[in-house]
Amino acid sequence: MKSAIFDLDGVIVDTAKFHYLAWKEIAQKFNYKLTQVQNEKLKGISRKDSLSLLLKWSGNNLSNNEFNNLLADKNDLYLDQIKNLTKKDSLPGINKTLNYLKKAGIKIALGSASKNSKIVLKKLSLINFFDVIIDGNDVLNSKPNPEVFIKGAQALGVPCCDCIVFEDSIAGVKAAKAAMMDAIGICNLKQNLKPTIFNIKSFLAIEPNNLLKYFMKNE
Ligand code: B16
Ligand code: MG
Repeated sequence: MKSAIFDLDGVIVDTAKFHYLAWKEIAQKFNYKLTQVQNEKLKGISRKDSLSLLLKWSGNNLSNNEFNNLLADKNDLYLDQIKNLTKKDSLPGINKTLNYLKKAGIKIALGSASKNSKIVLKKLSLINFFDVIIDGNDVLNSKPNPEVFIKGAQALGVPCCDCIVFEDSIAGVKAAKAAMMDAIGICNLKQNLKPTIFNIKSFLAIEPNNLLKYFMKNE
């Protein structure tokens, strides 16, 4: 049986909109208007790398101190946005899918760039599904670097090629491929993430028992 590695934002919960709102407010501090199209490029990458991109786009330079202060401000804004998150906020179909995979004996890991992943999973009451949690606190390199997924496989005690990643971002699918893992894209079907298995719009689009065949090893 293969193992499953889930991304968080955009796969388990729609916190992407809260990241966007928080980054928009940070960008306004230096009179820059962050667009939704640009925000797509911030999905799946670390807080630090997101701010560096924002500064590049807006042509701004900051001292280390100012940079770190803005990172802290962004996180405060984000934490405020997610303070009322509850288990009703998990994305449609994800509970049923996690339940099914767990009962089928599939090991489950989280592979997220977020440093807030445990807070979010607790708020959603989903943390107990995960055998392993690897997030932004555990890695030096953010997606598309495969570090987060490689560490996930190591912590699960399985080879990388025996993991299937669920991802909503371009950076995340690239990271899965670089880790030699198969990937299923969760996205608006207009934006093909080019995963190795297929794209689905949401977990409602596939019955969990139809996912099972991908987890069978063909040896
Ligand atoms: P934090 P994922 C990523 O999570 C988000 O997609 C990305 O927008 C965010 O900047 C990053 O986490 C860091 O999050 O500020 O909470 O540490 O998609 O990899 O689960
Ligand atoms: Mg994501």
